[in-house]
Amino acid sequence: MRKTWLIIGLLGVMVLIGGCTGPGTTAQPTPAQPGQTQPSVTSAAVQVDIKDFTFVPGTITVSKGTTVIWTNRDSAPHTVTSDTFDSGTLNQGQTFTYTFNQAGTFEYRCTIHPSIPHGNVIVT
Ligand SMILES: [Cu+2]
Repeated sequence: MRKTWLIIGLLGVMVLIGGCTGPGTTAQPTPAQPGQTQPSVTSAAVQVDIKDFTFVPGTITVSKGTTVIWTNRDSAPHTVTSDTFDSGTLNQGQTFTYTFNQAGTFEYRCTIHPSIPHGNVIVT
């Protein structure tokens, strides 16, 4: 009989503890969503700035199908020109977008300022 009373007493204590836990402790952490997939890194656009008369970064390596976005950060106009693409004149804040669907090395330059270092896009 002593054992039974001990069990009943323990149950009573458990009920008291349970009753003391406020509503704030009932919130459960949001479980991870197993169905969600991360966006593919290779499909994201790559940014190149034209800043201080320099293509930054000067050389980028991207996967086939990657879109590259050039932005002119200078007050001077620039172009992004290669044998396969040509932005035309980009004024400050303007962008040029090109998607590379063929592997290879694409060297480009600014036709307004031929002396600035050429940029390279290496497509793998
Ligand atoms: Cu330029």
